[in-house]
Amino acid sequence: MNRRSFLQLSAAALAGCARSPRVVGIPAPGRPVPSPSQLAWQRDELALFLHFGVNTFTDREWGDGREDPSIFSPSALDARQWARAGKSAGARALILTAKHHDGFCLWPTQTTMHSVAASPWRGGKGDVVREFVDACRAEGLKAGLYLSPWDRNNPSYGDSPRYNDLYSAQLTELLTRYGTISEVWFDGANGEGPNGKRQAYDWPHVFGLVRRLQPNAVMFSDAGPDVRWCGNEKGIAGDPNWSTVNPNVVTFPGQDAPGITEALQHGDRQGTVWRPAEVDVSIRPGWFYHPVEDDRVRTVDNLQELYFSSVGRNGKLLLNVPPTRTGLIHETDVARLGSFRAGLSSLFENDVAVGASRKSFATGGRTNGVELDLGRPVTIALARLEEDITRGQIVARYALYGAGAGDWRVLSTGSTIGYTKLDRFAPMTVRRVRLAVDDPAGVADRITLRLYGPAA
Ligand code: FUL
Repeated sequence: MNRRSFLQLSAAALAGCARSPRVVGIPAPGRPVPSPSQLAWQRDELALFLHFGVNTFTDREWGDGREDPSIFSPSALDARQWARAGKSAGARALILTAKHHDGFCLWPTQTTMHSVAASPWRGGKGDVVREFVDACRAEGLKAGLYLSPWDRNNPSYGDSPRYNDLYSAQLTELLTRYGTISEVWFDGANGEGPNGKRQAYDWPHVFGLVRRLQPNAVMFSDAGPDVRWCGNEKGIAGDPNWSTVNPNVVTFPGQDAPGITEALQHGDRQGTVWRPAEVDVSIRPGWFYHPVEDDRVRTVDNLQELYFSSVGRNGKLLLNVPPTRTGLIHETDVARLGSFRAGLSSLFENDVAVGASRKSFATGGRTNGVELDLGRPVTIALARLEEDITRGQIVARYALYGAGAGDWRVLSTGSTIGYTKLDRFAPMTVRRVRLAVDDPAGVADRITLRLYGPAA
């Protein structure tokens, strides 16, 4: 169906709404729904990503694994400062790179000498993962860990069974020593080993291990199994963005083939598995801290745009804020995070739809909807639509209308809604608002509609 025919259909629905307020169906049985962990993950909306390690000290993005551990010497590391910064941004979780591609481990692992134990930091007795997890707990945040599959330091990399054992041992340490871990992040960057040898990962084993050791953790990767990469690192979820996928399209992290990016971006309306999109993006050009980028930190407006293009498109935002060589998040980034949240809070402070009277309508065709009467003229410029995803994701096309003294006018049209869809439009003074959904199943009844005025 093209946009024109949809609008015609919506108009027909609106014409018929006064005489037939009824629900026309229920969602098909067997529709995928989120697990409790996936639901909690999505409702958190924002997590902070912390890229920290030897690259912080070499000023590189990808270490080659030959870094001397003695370069790791943050002078004033304070994980509580990271957690407080995350909290000020409204993040509910933090995810730390326990090991990046360079293979340097931020915890004193038994699996390799290439770790903080070989560094001068805290006299070789330090454990960044411990301090990170403790700080998250102290600030009431969830803690997640990134463990790079690609390891450019370990000699066993590329010797597949040996490295798989080592990787499992590292995961086991991380998932048994530090209490509850809310998310485990598997990067899709997994390049060549020494002499061009490629590592054949045992993903089923890895996923099974995490499930066994931390049953409530969500696992992120291109191939989930719980949450999927959104397909880019620009902070932009797909439109449409289905939280359901066909699990046979992207089957392992780092898979590269025609159609993969689109599958990650958009999900699949007919998908049989619930695997919502996580949108990872950095507050700076790089993932790791580089002094030269101190004046290239994203602006508050830009961060707000990221929120709209991620959370506002049924995604979860994972915003990277890399600690500096002192082991603290830079003051510019800290200030931006606080202002970002303050801006969002003021934008969403006053939901003018609260207390509105609500009635549903349907035609005999494919459209159903809800109408709100706000009881007074109000100027609106922003709508937040929310499907009840505990019952799955259904909406594929919708239109929002407003009426003040005169005729109905289109405020916005869209495709998927899911957990949240944010629509901005030219300010209009309305008394009534209608949401028309192109679906036979009476789903509009279960959509929460929040309305806000223009930014102050
Ligand atoms: C990529 C990595 O190669 C980058 O260094 C970074 O960790 C990013 C989140 O994922 O694949």
